[in-house]
Amino acid sequence: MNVIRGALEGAGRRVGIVAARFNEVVTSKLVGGAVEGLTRHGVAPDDILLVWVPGAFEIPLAARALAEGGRADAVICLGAVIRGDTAHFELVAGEAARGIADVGRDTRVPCIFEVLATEDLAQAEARAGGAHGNKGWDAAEAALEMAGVMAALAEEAG
Ligand code: INI
Repeated sequence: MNVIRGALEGAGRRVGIVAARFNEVVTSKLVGGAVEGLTRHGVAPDDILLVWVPGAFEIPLAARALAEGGRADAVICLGAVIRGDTAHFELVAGEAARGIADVGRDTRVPCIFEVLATEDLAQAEARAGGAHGNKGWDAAEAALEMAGVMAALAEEAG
């Protein structure tokens, strides 16, 4: 049996991060967790490109530009959509999820979805360095794993 499994090895990997400014009190912590996760796994700071966008709705557009521009082996998408803040919670969260998924599938550059969708600020903060850990760190590991998977698949295909 042949098995492909992406290693959590960051040396030489270029990673884009697209982060929403909306709810920045949360997303800045997600960014911190992602950067820490990437560098702890060997990604050079110069190989990380952080792009801020206004809100989660704008994440897919910037993620696509990064992915299509060949600047990244993986793109980490970070946002926080909080139900209490808006009547169009579902629209913003849903479009972000769908758009980010489309970018990954269309470009074959892994796009990691870590747009929190929570009922309130406390739930979001719990996932951004609180009781539930830091989802930015998890996103960093998912990005490196998928970058490894896609590189191995490309190599296998010849
Ligand atoms: N953007 C978010 O990232 N989180 C939210 O909770 C949010 N709310 O509540 O509205 C939000 N709205 C802004 C949206 O993402 C766009 O930036 C805006 O609609 C302009 O296109």
